[in-house]
Amino acid sequence: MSTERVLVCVPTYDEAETLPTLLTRLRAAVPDADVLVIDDSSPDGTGQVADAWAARDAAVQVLHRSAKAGLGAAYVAAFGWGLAGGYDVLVEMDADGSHAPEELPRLLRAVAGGADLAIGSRYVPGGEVRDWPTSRLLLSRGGNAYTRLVLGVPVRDATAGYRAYRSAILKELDLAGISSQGYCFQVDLLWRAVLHGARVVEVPITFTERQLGASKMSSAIVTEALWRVTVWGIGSRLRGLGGMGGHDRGNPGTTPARPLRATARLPRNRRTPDL
Ligand SMILES: Nc1nc2c(ncn2[C@@H]2O[C@H](COP(=O)(O)OP(=O)(O)O)[C@@H](O)[C@H]2O)c(=O)[nH]1
Ligand SMILES: [Mg+2]
Repeated sequence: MSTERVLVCVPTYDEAETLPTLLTRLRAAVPDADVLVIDDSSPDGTGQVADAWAARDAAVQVLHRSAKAGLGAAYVAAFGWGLAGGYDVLVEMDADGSHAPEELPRLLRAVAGGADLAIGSRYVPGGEVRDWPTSRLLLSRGGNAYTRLVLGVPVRDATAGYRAYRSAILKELDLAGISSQGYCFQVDLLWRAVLHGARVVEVPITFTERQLGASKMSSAIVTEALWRVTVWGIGSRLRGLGGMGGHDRGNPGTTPARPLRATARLPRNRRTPDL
């Protein structure tokens, strides 16, 4: 196993029921990784659950935020914390068990193997979604199709929330300039990374809908993603930087530092026996 320092960032809002199981699985699956829970003052006491865990496990720490400010803001704060702490790899993972910690070693191996960003992908061969209603699956597939069409991002699962970033690429991406609040934060960061020539690898994962607690997905989150992606696409068109449907270079505030690279996909059979 590598000696790189890994920080797994887990944003929480009302996840008191799901967090203990997630932390148990995570600490078993990647015992050398540290964990940062980013809690937005959850009314259900998730912050206290996380604090109690952190009190008896030095690998787990908690970032308390004063109010619910969305997934994007939580991750921007977490990444700032992790970069300041000198971590080599920063991971995004939901608290509800949808992202199996047991699959994280494969994402980390992709980064160790040269990827700047490894995406746990539901929509490459070998990837899978379990227990989602058709309406939610259609929303996700539709959002990805629209993103590919408008931005030309060469990734099958651009909205995925299970990712491992090499810290060096995050430092290039002007995190402070990100205003995406909801789940379109994932598209925002991916596009910034692609524009900077990041090497993106999609690793097939099995996404399983939560068994406990409630989703925070809302129409406001969908609306924000739609308008932001549309604005970014129009912006790139107006700049004449490749146009929609191709590889764009027009993300606001970013300039490509390196030529775009093709993404790669790891076959599922790269799974190792310990998984
Ligand atoms: N800190 C923080 N976490 C959030 C916020 N919104 C969602 N989350 C967390 O983000 C993760 C994904 O959210 P979830 O409700 O499972 O969305 P879904 O899987 O898309 O239905 C979960 O761990 C949530 O607790 C937020 O505003 N602040
Ligand atoms: Mg979820």
